[in-house]
Amino acid sequence: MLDRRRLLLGGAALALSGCKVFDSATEPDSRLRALFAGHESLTRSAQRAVMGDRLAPEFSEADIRQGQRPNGSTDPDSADYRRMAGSGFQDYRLTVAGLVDHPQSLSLADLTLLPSRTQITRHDCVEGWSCIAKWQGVPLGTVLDQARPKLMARYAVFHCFDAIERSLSGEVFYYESIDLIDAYHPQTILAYAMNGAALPVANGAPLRLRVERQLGYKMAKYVHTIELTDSLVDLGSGKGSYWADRGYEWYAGI
Ligand SMILES: Nc1nc2c(c(=O)[nH]1)N[C@H]1C(S)=C(S)[C@@H](COP(=O)(O)O)O[C@H]1N2
Ligand SMILES: [Mo]
Repeated sequence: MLDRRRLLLGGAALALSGCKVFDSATEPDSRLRALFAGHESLTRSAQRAVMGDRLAPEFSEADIRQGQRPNGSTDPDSADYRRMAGSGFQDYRLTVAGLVDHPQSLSLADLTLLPSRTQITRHDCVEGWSCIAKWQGVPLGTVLDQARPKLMARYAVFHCFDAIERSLSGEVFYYESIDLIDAYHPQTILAYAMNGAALPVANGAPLRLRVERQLGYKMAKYVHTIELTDSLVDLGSGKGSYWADRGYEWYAGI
């Protein structure tokens, strides 16, 4: 999996991005990463021990130096998604289901009526670039509270509109998950606006997750369903995320 990244770091992609290279525990030969290697729950408990409930750094408008670089899927091509995008996402519904007492079906209008949070944060992609952008959305905890998670719920799983992979055996739609501690973190929001405008299709319209203390691949774009579960074994190959199933860490702490 690191090959994908080495390839990009070596190529022109980075030079074109306009986004800054960062140096952190995500670098393959970082000593911190080596320390954490082996068992990934160690990464999670180590970060929690160091970070506690701390907030990720927030920035000022002056720190926004370029647009958010679109990465991964940037233009979902399913007929359903295309139709929705064509009518300004008026028919969009966010489903909240699984281990909840009150399943929800929320339109964008419903979501924008809830109290919102705005934050200027740095997005770090595992490929080695970062971008600072302003995100506005509804705290995920607010939406989950409306759905009333059952006591045994442990994870929020995000199901997305984009087929990230196609093969003879079928399509794989992007999926991610976080635990309920991160789901209720104050900076964890379902964003519908970016840099003062409606979220562009390239960055996950109409709704994408921001979970600011983790790497970019955790921030599921094009979310249509949030499913609360007590286990991740039945999702994909069982590691809880499209990229975790392909060798990256599930808890991608920065
Ligand atoms: N649905 C979906 N979400 C996704 C991806 C994707 O391909 N599909 N790519 C991830 C990766 S690797 C990154 S770095 C960010 C990119 O977000 P951006 O396009 O707004 O920069 O989205 C993440 N979320
Ligand atoms: Mo990424």
